Amino acid sequence: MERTFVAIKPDGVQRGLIGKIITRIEEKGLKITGLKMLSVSKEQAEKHYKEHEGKSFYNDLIKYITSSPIIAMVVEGENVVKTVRQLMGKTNPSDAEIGTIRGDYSAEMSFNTIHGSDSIESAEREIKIYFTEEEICSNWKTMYEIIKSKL
Ligand code: IDP
Ligand code: MG
Repeated sequence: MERTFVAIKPDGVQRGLIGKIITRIEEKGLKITGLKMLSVSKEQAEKHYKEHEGKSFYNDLIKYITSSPIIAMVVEGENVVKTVRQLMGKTNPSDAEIGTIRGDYSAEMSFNTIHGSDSIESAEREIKIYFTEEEICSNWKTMYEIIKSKL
């Protein structure tokens, strides 16, 4: 099954949005198979955001993501990478549609509340930065999977 890496960023945790964001993922029907709170180390942050190294916002981005804990998740489902990106909305909250997580809960590009991998390859790379395979519980069935298995 396709997997993606999702993080509730420090602003989302600080503002008490953990429950609301997890609810959106669950209500969409996606399967959360890994979940934990952690303080991102500088090494993890630099690996995660390697593609942005050298950009004007890079240093602030590393400071921000390591500033206080995040909620890290592995989420599974059909086309889950794209589905989560749609639930998140555009990177700049002022472009993100109302009804998306960023569109509803964020007001600034630098504090845009949620991360979701942008491709299957990025997802697999990012999952490895934050989770060991033992921490991911793929071997349980969601209601949808149980229904499908009976069709
Ligand atoms: P994404 O999170 O939607 O995939 P990316 O372009 O990969 O967007 O950027 C990673 C993160 O870096 C963004 O979510 C945002 O927090 C931050 N960021 C990107 N561009 C800017 C910018 O122009 N100013 C400030 N922060 C930015
Ligand atoms: Mg990105």
